[in-house]
Amino acid sequence: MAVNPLLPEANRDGALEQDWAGDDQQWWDWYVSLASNDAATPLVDGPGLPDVPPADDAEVAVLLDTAYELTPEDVQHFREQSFVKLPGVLTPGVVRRLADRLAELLTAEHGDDTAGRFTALEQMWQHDPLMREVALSSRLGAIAAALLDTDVRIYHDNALSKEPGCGRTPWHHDAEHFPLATLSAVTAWMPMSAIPAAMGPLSFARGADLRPLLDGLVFDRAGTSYDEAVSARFAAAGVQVEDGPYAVGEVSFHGATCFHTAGRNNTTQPRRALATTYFADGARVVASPTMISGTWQEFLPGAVPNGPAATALNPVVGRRG
Ligand SMILES: O=C(O)CCC(=O)C(=O)O
Repeated sequence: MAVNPLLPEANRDGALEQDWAGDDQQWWDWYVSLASNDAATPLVDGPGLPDVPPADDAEVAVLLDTAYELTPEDVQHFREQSFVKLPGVLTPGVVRRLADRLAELLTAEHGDDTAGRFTALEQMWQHDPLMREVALSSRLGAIAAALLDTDVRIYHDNALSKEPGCGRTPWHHDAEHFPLATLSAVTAWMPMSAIPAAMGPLSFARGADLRPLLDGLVFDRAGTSYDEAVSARFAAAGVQVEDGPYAVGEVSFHGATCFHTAGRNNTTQPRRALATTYFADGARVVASPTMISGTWQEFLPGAVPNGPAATALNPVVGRRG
């Protein structure tokens, strides 16, 4: 088997049903190496951050606690296509405030020498008051609950920074990542600026559940063959892909069966998003979590295989209306 130097030595052999032996950032460094990429082209300017004053504490608190007007069409879109993109979930001022704070947190953790990498942060809500407001937001939690039609708990928060020149995110669906014995899970992906095509917007295969198209495909922990095979099978089946840009304040929600990818960041600006994952109250941990689940014990501390997924770090943050 070919060796991927980004894969911790302890994870190079054996079944996928083993603990990830590295930390969360090592996981992301390895994970983006599993994407197939065309030759790089020169970087172009990014859109910049929203050119507005950052929202103050009161504006952030009010917005994140105000209900979003989700329409029946939005819910139907999510059920039929496994994702939905919603305009105006965040205001430009709130995006600017979050983007400024995220830049500070990322620099504090990863420094400035990050060109070409995918830098990440997890569980920010445990130590940063602003990120805690996002993670516990009733506005976002209620959207997740309405889309899944159930009360939802938080699994984790995430910062996803695709630095200038970083390549694609491999095709995947989150059910293969979450160690949760449910398909009732959804991730809110919240861009920290407009995201034009050149920056690599999150892109979604249209369809409620395309997993049958991938029957027999084996996850490739060392190389790009899984990513390439998913692309090829989708192309052969005529699967449509939504890969449009994001406007400032637009937020997407993708379900656990939604296949998604993201393009290379071909701009000089980091492509940054906050992502919060929610799952159905009552769900349990799977019998055999895998290394693809990364550092899941940090998100469900003390939870055990087959046991309930409801630790102190998984409060209910959205109630079915
Ligand atoms: O930000 C990305 O490129 C990938 C994010 C992703 O896969 C997710 O949030 O589920």
